[in-house]
Amino acid sequence: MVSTVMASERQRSALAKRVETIVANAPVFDIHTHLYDPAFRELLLWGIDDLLTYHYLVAEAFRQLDLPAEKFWSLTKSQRADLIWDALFVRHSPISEACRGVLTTLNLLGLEVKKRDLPSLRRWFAGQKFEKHLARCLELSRVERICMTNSPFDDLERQVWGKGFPRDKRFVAALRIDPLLLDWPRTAGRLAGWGYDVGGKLSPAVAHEVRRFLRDWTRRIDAKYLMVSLPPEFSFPGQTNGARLIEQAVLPHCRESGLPFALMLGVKRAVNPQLGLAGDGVGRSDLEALQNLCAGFPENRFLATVLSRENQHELCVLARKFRNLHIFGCWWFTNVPLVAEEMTRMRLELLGLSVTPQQSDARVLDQLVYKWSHFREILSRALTAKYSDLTRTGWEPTAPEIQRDVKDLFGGAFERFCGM
Ligand code: RAT
Ligand code: ZN
Repeated sequence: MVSTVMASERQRSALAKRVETIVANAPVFDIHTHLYDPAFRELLLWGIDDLLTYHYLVAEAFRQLDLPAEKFWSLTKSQRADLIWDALFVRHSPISEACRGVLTTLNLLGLEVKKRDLPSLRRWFAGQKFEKHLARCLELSRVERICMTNSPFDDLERQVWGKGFPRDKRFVAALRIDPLLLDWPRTAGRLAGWGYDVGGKLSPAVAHEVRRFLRDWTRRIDAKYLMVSLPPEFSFPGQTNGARLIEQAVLPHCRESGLPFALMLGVKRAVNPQLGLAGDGVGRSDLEALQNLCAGFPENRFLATVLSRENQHELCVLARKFRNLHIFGCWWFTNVPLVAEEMTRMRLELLGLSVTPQQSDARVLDQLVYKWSHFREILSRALTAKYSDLTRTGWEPTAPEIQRDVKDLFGGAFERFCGM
């Protein structure tokens, strides 16, 4: 009896090791980030000051600081980084996920964190050659390909696309269209300024011009999908400009170009505007809108992620009903170990391997290192638990089978869904 228990313990730990090694070494296609092709130069953030001023950390630092928000924003980036370092790493232990992430990154880059010496960390980063550092971060995170978030409404970004540049094959594009769907009156003015005939009320002729705009940008950036983030109260179908534009322009364009439409649901923008990018919040979404889209437009493919923990189970059930829906990522506030582990296990249990359980959402190049290292740990645990349930039935997953499964989870299933 004792020896049977020991034998099965040994088997379980051998399985855990095997899964861990496969997951740790599998290359990833990071399907949603805020990183840029190096041709965008300063838009591609990297280094210690950008790591420390990440908006996830800004939100946490504000809880410890008492200086007024205007004062904080009037400081230089390094001064803000100094304050955040002092508030979150020196005066308190950096145990939040975003703080821990900075330390994981520094540690894996080979830096000594225990000295708590910010000036020497800065000197190390100042001595790095960018191209080499990029290659190092990709190697450490095992990220092979990165999907950017590309907005034609961002003035800096639009200029770079306008001039043209040789594309770096490691970076692919996604067309982000929030202003089009959330602020039509202002966006119509901008489209008109760029030569699209969108004057007057939303009409079939205007929708036709919006489609022309989407087609032009899809081609210009070679977009792999279109995407939007929407507030919890988003509903569809509806008479809002956003709902009508989705139906009359976005979905026809996606059908015509064969691209999926990604919906990121549940963000409440500027709950506290004083915090800038760090001031957004979360709300529970009505997923009936997504259900109506999947059911009403079977010829379209939808990618979806939801920000509220309370929506996660419902989203999995929806994906069971509609094969034109692919769910992805532990997005933003859900990307903390407690929630990410729960979501990942739930998705595996309800959907098997037809999901993309994570995207990094990195805004700073170096964050790839910790975001993927932390998630690989979570995925290894979740997969080991599932495979060991199988072994108890006598079904033993082989190494090539585990590799195949992990490949699917790290971008393979996504690429197939998108027809890439
Ligand atoms: O996670 C983030 O960094 C957020 O600020 C958002 O950018 C979010 O990921 C989004 O794409 O809207
Ligand atoms: Zn994002």
